[in-house]
Amino acid sequence: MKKTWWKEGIVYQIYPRSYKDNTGNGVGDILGIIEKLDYIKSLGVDIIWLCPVYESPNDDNGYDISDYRNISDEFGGNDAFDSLLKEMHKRDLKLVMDLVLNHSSDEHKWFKESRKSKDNPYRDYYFWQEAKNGKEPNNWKSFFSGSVWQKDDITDEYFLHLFTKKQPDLNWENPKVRKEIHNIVEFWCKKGVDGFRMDVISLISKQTDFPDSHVPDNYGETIKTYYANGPKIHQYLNELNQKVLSKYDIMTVGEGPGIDLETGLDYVHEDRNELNMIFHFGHMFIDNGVGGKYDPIEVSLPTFKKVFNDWDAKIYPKGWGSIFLGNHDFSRMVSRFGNTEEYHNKSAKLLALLLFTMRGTVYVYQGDEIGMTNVAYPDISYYNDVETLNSYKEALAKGRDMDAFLKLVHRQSRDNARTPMQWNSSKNSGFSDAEPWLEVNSNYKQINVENQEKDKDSILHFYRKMSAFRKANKVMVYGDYECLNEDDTNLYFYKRYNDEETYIILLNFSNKKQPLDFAKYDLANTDLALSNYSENFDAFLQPWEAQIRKYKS
Ligand code: ISL
Repeated sequence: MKKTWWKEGIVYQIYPRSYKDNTGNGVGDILGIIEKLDYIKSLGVDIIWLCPVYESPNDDNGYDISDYRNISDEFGGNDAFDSLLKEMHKRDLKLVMDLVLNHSSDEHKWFKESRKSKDNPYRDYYFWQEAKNGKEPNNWKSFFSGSVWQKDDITDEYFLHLFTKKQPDLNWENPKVRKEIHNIVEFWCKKGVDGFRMDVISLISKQTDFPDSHVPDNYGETIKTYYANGPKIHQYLNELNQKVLSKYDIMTVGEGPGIDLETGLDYVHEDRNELNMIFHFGHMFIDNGVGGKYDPIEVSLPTFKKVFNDWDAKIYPKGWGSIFLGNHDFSRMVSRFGNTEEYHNKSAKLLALLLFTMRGTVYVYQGDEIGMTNVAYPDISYYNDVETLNSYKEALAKGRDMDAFLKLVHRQSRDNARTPMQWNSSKNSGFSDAEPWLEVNSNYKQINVENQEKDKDSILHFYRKMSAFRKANKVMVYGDYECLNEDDTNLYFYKRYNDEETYIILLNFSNKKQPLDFAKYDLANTDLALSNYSENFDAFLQPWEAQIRKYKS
């Protein structure tokens, strides 16, 4: 397997609005990130993925770009960005930009032109359709509630928006659009950025006859069958790769709703020249019922393990994967997969140990390194995320029990991951001198960076230990992976190995002591390399205990 910096590198994802406010307006900014670069470096991070910082009316917090070549003044503008890149490179940190190329903002000049008239030169930059039987052209539903079609009064036609109506989908069928996109990507490559995370890249090729979904109420199935992996997806990605990406030493990771085991490898196969990695959502949509995230279902540990097992088996050795357990779109990983009530410290560490011992590039989301948790605001007025607010309105219109729905919001809202970073126990958690754009999680006095810097047993120090361990042991990056107990409902054991060495990873995903079959796994023939407990026992694993052991022979 070819060795590269982006396979070995550890990525830290920053949601700039919530990281650190340097200018004192309640919104995180680029100067704030620069202030924290030494902290970031101290985590053992090599690469920063920066969520969008371009000019944007912020209908979806930057995922609606109105100018692809300029940095928003709210975040500090182009000068701040140039300093960031310089300061990062000085510290040997690489920068991955978030590029949103499936849609633009409706305030982008292309769309402003496009909507003016049917014969405007920019008309075909987007998808316009006539009404069908006096209604929307088909039954597709937006990721963010309601129809994907919005009628525009100027020309009396509908335009397509898979996300909000301020995020019209770009028409990649049009060669002029693709050329514009290639130029934008080239612009950032020439500026010296080190890679791109490409937003919803699985959606860029449309079925242009726009057939009705045969399962309109089945959210996941509709995305997979009608929105994602369209007929020209690989042609477009290959073209982008050949015309621009391949000329630079950069990394690419495509975000892939609707990409499944059957379609995944084609995006990342090393002979196909498309992307380096994708984010699949096998484990992230695992608790979604047919109605999506606000229709959650119970998940068992074997189902969770199966996702990792199946993807690893499918992708290697020809492709490469990404390992993550949270980002700005999901609830906090320790709230979701751990136990924040009784085992906050131990379960956050277990999840970190999982992240850093899996095959694939590791992505750490800001705040997870101190075990930041979900937030439970008292009512909907505290929330900001457009997806949360639209889902709430839809639930209200449908007459759902709104107390129960607020509980679902507590569990599922994207704002769980977007609360300001908890730096210390001073006002506004040291994030800002002003009222933050989104209220700080009330547990900031206990959970914050400053406290954890002082505490040798903290989650923060454990992250540093884990990143150092992965760096020192390349078998964690390139070695094979094998799950040892697919069906166990409490324990997750796997091996990472190459011709020279073999490690076994033991994880107890439960609140109880679990018997350990020392003989079955030949554990007498191992040395303990690392654990989240200071004392370990041969006969059992303690609640949320995690161990890395190395075989002696
Ligand atoms: O957020 C989700 C579930 O809670 C996903 O369905 C998400 O909308 C999907 O993965 C696409 O996400 C990306 O594109 C969106 C943007 O809002 C997200 O923040 C981004 O990560 C539209 O650009």
